[in-house]
Formats: sequence, C-alpha cells, structure tokens
Amino acid sequence: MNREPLEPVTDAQVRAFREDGAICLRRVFDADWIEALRAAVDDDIASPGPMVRLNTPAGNPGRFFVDFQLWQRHDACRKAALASPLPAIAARLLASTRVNWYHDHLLVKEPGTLERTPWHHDFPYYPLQSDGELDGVASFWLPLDPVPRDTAVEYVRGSHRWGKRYAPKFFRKEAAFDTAAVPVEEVPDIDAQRDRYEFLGWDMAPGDVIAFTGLTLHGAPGNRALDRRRRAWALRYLGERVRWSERPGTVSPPIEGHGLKDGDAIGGPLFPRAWPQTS
Ligand SMILES: O=C(O)CCC(=O)C(=O)O
Repeated sequence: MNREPLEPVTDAQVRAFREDGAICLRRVFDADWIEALRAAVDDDIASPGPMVRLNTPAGNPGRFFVDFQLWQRHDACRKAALASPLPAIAARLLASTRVNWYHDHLLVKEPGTLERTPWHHDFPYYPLQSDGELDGVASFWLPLDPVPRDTAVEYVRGSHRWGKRYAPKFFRKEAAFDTAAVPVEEVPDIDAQRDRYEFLGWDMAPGDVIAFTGLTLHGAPGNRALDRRRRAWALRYLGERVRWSERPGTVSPPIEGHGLKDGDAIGGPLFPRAWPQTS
C-alpha cells in the first residue's frame, strides 16, 4: 500500500484547488488500497455504525446508504485516514504545517438508485470556525468503483469564493437543520439555471480522488446504471487555523465525546494529528 501518490501532485494542481475549489488527482491509491477499502466498506454495509442513514425511501429501487466514522471500526480505513498519501496532500493544499483528521463519510449508491445528493457545501454542517484564506477543510472523494462523469459528484467552479454560507440540509428529506447559529441563506436552485455556472466533474477510476474545499458547492445524481455500484468514501482534514465552534442545534456528523470547547484548537483522540505523520 503506497504512502506517496503514484502520480505526484503538481504545483499547478495546488493552485487549481485554491482557484477552482475542486481538482481531480489521478492514481493516488494503488490497487491494494482499493481492495482493502472495498472489503472494509462491504463489511460496514453488512454491519453499519451508529450513525448509519438510509436515504432511499422504502419501495424505491437501489439504495443510497450513508455511514460515518469507518476509521474507528476498520483498520484499512484508519490507515487510509492517517497513513496514506492523503494527509501530506491535505497539508499542501491547505498550506498548513499541520493537519488533523476530522471525519469520514461513506456514500454508496447501489445500482438503480434514483436519489440525488442535493447541492450543498460542507462547512456549515460543521461546528468549526476558520480564519484561514480558504476555510481550512480539505475533503477527498474516493470512489471504489469506476464512476463515469454523469454519475460522479460535480462541483460548481469557484463557488468557495462566493463568500456564502448556505443552510445545511439532511440529504434524505432535504429538510433544514434545526439551528439558529448558522446562516440560513438557501442554496440557489443550481439545476434550474445551469447555464449560469461552470461545473467541474470527471470520469473516475478507483485510485483517483477529487480534492475539494469545505465551501465548494457540490451535488451528485443517482446511480441509474443497473450493472454498476457507486461506492464512494469521503475523508476530511483540517488545517491549523481551524478552531472548534460550539453551537446549538444540529451538526453533522454528530461526533460526541471530543471534549473540545468553543475556540479550542482541533485535537485529541477523535481528531488526531495526521500530518506531520507520527508513524
Ligand atoms: O457521494 C456523494 O454523492 C456526495 C459526496 C459529498 O457530498 C461529500 O463528499 O461531501
């Protein structure tokens, strides 16, 4: 299992991450990683964690399966979070001398799944504050199956620089979170006015990852293919300028037991240092 990306990340890609808000990195993980992560994901689906969510209503085809924190239950996921090529890439993208692990998110769309992932950006879901140039979050979307562009997540180019914080919603009900502390501006109806935006999306092979900021708007179609799963695992890292931000109401994922208070630096056993690596 490689610790350096098979294809080096270039300075031009780092600049594009900051400028566009999302980039596709090819051949980051080797086949051994993909095999180990597929096995972990399938184990998790068979025996999910406490935050599992099923986003497909009964009677609909396929299944949109969501879970969190696989790194706490599966060795391959823990290694991918803390001892893979990603922590160093996150530090470079965020221009941060240190990054901490934040959380992971499993999003599986089985063949025939109709449900979309609604347009959203991630930062308002989090009890975090950041005074960094970007928002201090480096997210990676790692597909474990080949995913054509028309099934993959797509991103609104440059949307992380709009200065907006859109109200978070539950994916399944598209219901707003119960929170008074985050802005309530609604995400614009991106699909109704697609000609107003520029989109980024890629055909993806297992081993490729998309890197994106916590403020880049993104969404994904269902997986209408009847012969292909769409298993994707997302990983999040935080740069050194991010602080905890206590707030009432819903946050996602609802991680408990971290002991952090408003304004604290990120750390502790639930958010371990990922870069520089210690092992
Ligand atoms: O996999 C998807 O459908 C969406 C992924 C996503 O929203 C994320 O990684 O933040």
